[in-house]
Amino acid sequence: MGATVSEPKVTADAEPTQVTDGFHLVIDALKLNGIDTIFGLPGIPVTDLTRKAQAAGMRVISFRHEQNAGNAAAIAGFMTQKPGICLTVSAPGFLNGLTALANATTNCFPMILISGSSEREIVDLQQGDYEEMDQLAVAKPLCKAAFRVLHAEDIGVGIARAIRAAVSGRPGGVYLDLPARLFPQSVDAQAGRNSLIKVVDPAPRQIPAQDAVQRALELLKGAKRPLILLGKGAAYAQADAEIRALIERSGIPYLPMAMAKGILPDTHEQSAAAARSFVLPGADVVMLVGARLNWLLSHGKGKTWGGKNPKDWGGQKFIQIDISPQEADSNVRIDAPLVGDIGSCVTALLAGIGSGWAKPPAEWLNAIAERKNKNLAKMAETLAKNPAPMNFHSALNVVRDIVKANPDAMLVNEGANALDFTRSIVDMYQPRKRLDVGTWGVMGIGMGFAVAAAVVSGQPVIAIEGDSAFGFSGMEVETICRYNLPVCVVILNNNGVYRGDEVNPTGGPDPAPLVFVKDARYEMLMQAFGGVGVHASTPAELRQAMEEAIRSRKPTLINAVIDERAGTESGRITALNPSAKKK
Ligand code: FYN
Ligand code: ADP
Repeated sequence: MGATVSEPKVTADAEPTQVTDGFHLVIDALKLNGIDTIFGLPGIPVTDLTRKAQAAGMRVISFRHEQNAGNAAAIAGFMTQKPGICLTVSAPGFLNGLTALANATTNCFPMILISGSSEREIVDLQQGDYEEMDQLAVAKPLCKAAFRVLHAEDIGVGIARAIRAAVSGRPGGVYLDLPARLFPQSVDAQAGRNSLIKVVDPAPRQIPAQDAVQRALELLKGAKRPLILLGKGAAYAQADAEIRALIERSGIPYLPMAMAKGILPDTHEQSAAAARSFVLPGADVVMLVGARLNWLLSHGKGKTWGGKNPKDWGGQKFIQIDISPQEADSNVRIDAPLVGDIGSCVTALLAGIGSGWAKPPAEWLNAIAERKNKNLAKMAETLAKNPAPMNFHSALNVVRDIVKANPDAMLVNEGANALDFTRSIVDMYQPRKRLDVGTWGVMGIGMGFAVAAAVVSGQPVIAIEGDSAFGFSGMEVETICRYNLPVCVVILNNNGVYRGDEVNPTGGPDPAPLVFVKDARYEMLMQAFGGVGVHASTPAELRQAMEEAIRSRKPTLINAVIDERAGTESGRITALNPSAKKK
């Protein structure tokens, strides 16, 4: 690996020696570890770092707000199993990136937030430096690990530790604090090169114990109504063929969590997605594969699982495959924890299943099929309608067709109703194509994810956005245009948060808190930066615009105007609002 070096220095005896510096060592350490992209926002003290990184052949994607750069880094980590890098300035820039770092950690996405920081001695004595903040202390509780490098000779170790911490075991976010003074420090080039570390096997396989595999197999074998639940950990693991083989050879129905859609095509006959509320309470043995029993799964208990009261156990036995040994029993008893990486665990299960495994009882499979087909028929009926004005269903019916015709395309999705309807209407056909709000249900991931999805995959990106959700990262349409990315943003615009027809009950001049400017022309935002903006108020217009966007690969924003009365409060999670009536 040839290290980048700064200009040779002339020493007292006029012998030129090759020196390098902190800037170059950071770049060389990243490149040495196969990291070729930085998502960030330049400014003091990292401006030169972005220039030098680009000059050294790295892809530097500059954003308009650090949170979006951070979200881009996080999802790049999910897509590639390499830590996504987000680079920010000190205090406020760091804090803007920190939300994304915390979100990445919550979602088990590997990323490294690298922030420049101010002078240590001034910060530590609180003497009032430019952008003064003890960033390391602030970051620590919000990420998996946090490190600071003070000497250029330690950059190699700092980056190696950050990479290992981000991707080994349960992946997560890592903070790396690089004070301004580190960057210009000179080091002999050879010594600098020697200080770098190419991390060997940063995410080692974790082989499950054989008795744990046996325990899981026995539980599965005895099941009358087994179910496999695939989570985004299963998507992250890139064990697609093994997971598919396990499902098909065992004949067990499966339910994908939102970002696990597409590990097997959603049209797979064993998918029980359209019978969710039937299979969860109905199953007797549930095998979780890279999915946590958190709020998205009603904590494994209560009515969703057939319990009589909100906290009652539904009677299921659980097998849980997870790389984190602490995950089991977090909400309900796990009868068969299987600790290891998903590829190794599933391979071990496959060996145990062999070829003579009995399929689950026909009674269970038929009951699921009946429920599923009823829901699919109901959905087909709803999708066939063409109401005026357009609604979520008629607009998403178009998106469903476009994704089916372009299964390589990436799909980014955020909002409340825009999220929930897209999840159940738009089938996915390939793994890791659906990127969404994740564990926190966070708004604001949209354009950051879309940029990274395009940069990392090179495929067209379709971003289905609620009009409210889009607002959190909308300025990045400039970034999309600047890098000429094949991103097609579709805003399902109903004039407000959840819906747009609320009024101020006092009759006063202020609008209701949840409504936006009516008939806003979001498409003009894209036009302002040279992209294509389209106003679509019918499914036919939407279809034409999306087809053209995919064909041309031009940055496109489609303002898909839907009925402002369409939408319920918080979509399908209305019940989480303390005072809202259940609808
Ligand atoms: C699913 N369904 C389908 C299909 N897929 N019907 C027909 N065809 C297809 N392809 C059915 C499924 O069986 C359910 O019906 C229903 O559609 C909804 O399915 P979903 O979305 O899988 O299930 P549900 O109950 O919404 O799942 C719970 C959840 C989910 C918590 C996992 O809501 C979720 O991921 N929410 C994230 C919300 C969020 O983060 N929001 C952002 C913040 S909003 P039944 O079986 O009849 O129930 C801030 O305000
Ligand atoms: P979902 O929201 O889709 O249900 P979660 O984010 O709750 O998924 O769960 C993902 C789980 O997957 C986490 O508990 C994490 O520890 C686990 N995980 C991530 N990567 C791997 C891997 N390679 N092998 C095993 N488990 C993994």
